[in-house]
Amino acid sequence: NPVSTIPELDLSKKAFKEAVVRHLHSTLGTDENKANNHAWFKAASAAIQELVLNRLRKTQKSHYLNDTRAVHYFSAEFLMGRLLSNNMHNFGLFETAQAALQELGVDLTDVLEEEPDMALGNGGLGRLAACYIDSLATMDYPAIGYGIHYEYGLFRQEIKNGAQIERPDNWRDYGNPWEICRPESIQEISLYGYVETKYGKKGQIQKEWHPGAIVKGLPWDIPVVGYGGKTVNVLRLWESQASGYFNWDVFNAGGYVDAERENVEAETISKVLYPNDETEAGKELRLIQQYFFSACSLKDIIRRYKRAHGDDWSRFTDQVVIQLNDTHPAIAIPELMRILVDRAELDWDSAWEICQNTFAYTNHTLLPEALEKWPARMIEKVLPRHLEIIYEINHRFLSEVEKKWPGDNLMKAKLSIIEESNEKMVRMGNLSVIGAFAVNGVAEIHSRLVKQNLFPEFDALYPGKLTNVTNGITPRRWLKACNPLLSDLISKKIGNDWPLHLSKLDDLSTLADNKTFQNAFMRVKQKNKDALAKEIKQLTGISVDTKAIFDIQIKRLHEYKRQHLNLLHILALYRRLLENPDYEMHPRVFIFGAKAAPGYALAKTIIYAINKVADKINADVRVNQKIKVVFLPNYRVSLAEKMIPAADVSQQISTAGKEASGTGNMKLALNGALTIGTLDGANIEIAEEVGDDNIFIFGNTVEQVEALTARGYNPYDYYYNNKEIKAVLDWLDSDYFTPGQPGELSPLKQSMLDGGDPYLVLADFESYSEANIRLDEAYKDKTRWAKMAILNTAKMGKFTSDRSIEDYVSKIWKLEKCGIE
Ligand code: 26R
Repeated sequence: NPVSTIPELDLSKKAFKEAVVRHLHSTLGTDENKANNHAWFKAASAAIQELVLNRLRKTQKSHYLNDTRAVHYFSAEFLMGRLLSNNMHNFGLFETAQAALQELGVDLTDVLEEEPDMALGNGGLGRLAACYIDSLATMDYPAIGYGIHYEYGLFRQEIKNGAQIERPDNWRDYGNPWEICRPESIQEISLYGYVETKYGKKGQIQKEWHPGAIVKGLPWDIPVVGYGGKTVNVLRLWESQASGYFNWDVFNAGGYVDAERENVEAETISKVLYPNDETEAGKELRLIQQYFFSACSLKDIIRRYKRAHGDDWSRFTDQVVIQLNDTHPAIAIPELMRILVDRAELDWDSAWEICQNTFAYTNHTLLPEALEKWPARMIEKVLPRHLEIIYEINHRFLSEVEKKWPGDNLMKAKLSIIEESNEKMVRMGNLSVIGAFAVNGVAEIHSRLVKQNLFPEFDALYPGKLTNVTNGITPRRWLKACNPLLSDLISKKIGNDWPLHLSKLDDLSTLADNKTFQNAFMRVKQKNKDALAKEIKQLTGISVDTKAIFDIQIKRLHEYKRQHLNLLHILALYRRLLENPDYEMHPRVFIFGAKAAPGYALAKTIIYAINKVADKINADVRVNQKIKVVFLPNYRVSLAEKMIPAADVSQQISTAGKEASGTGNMKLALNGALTIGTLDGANIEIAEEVGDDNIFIFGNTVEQVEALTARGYNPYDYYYNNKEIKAVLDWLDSDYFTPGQPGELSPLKQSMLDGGDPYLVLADFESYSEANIRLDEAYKDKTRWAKMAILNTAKMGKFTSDRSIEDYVSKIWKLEKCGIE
């Protein structure tokens, strides 16, 4: 019990039981006989929240008294998932709570299912932020997460006749037991309007922004409980509200607009999370969202700083470091400049020095369509003063460039914050590199490509600024809580401090050849597969053979992630089985989970294709003893927690150079799944840790991809030279999978032929197919597979988010731990 050292908290079963019943009566207004699972969930959460708030008060007092330096993690997304089970585990109360509820006649598992996911993020970037704030609290680092309190999180996905439809995510419909509203900390931010140039007493130029509208930010705090239940940090999420102020003269000269519309517009800001992953749409509301939470958060930070240091700015950068999670909050850079220059009346150079020592920036993608650019005209309309400041930053920066590369105008055009295209655009990546003191990629190869391909000139201009911090995942949620059977087995063998010291898992390596341990390990995997099979049956009606290989690909749907490569291979297997009923393969269930951005047509076609192929194969008695295909709808954190423990195989098959890191790859390997993957992102570092014998690597490397595209890649070469590729692609043109509707799947084939196959699916197909044969061979040897699976779990120590956080702390944040008591 990691918390047994907290003296003043009563963590007994008796105390928990009493607290739950008390909340059932006094908070929920019901009783033990009438309460349904949802009421029990609320009461149990309230009971845990009492402990949480106790530790939160102590943590905040300690941080205040010690006047600690803290990291402020700015992120437009935090994919928290469910919190009750996590908080119970972190207080060491899970078993206690289970027993207490059992005595009350309630099953904790059912109660946990009542909690809606906090799905305030799209995918990898949002979940990474959630893992990082878990590690920061666990390791007693002063930290606060800042983001947006979206009224609707990522859409709920339903599948109708094979196609994705989007439904609103009403995650707070019945209230959220964890969040605390803090009206005492409301902030106001400005939008629109114009800038007046004035002259100060000494004749100096002063700028005054006359806003067209003012919006209120109301903070909601979500406590973040560290493992061991000592430090409790907060995630502060801003909700927008109308302020009552609106400058009618400026914004809507002459026109009458009813008063309610102003409220509606203000409240629209935090209404909904944009569901685009890796494609920038350039919508004004999204820019406003970004500015809204960045500006509210900065005001909050400055208010707290001033409480301790008054108007003395000299210690600001000792106390405050702000991490920008991608460029989404990059507008904070000109916003801090505005506050320092226009409000605090610092001279430009002093302000810029503070700014440059405050911000650090993490890049999460190289895909050109995901690099944010805003039309200068749009920034001018929404944030007129910020555009001026951006121009001034750029002007001074370009004279630095001139010093380094005299007369090189091409260089200036390339490095400029402003892209001088038809429509002038502001490049948020360039702004971030210029305004930050550190820039990091998220896996070794990705950081190398950031330096070599994305920002090579910046790397020359600012040696040492660009660096790497390889991503990580919290082993508390992604092993201890989600896979209790494996956790207990591990703890029995190597003790129970591995959730805090994940490298201890390496002690399992010596057991990899031990028959008894192999059997125990694979028995756990089997039980987890049995449980997932039930879930699959319940969610889709599909029966799967639990002795089959459970092969899982879970991630956002994107061409670069190549779910369609997986699908082509499934079609190839289907054909092989039809042509030769004795085709040798271990039965395999291909399981997918993925949401497509609502406007991404081809991604939606791929989901449709997976479902149509699944319908056909699952109903085809000639093959359905050997292969099944399952698409689980509404992939999200809580579903991942059920799928990952049951995986035999982890599909990590992106085109080399495209997946910045991946984090699902780490979660699956930690739970004993073997990776079939390309040399991309963190797969490379996973391969280094587990060794080449314990992973199935295939496909073109980054260098080979570059060479292939440089000499002119032609997918037709593969189409005409490989009969299997031709046959499966042509199959998509027929109505075999879409009876009566030929051509419905043709766009998929098209994308890989006339579309140029931008992600080299055909180029990697054969190599992928061979890797699958190696995998199948390996699975047939039960002993060999068990050993490989154990070694995967054993060698994942590096990928704890605790290590990532220690890397950030030592390379970038320079924080001191600050515990309580
Ligand atoms: C601009 C906007 C539309 C947008 C672009 C990109 C919105 C969201 C994204 C998502 C990107 C930044 C993302 O999630 N990237 C993922 O980050 C993970 C955490 O670092 C990586 O593991 C993963 O490889 C990467 O795709």
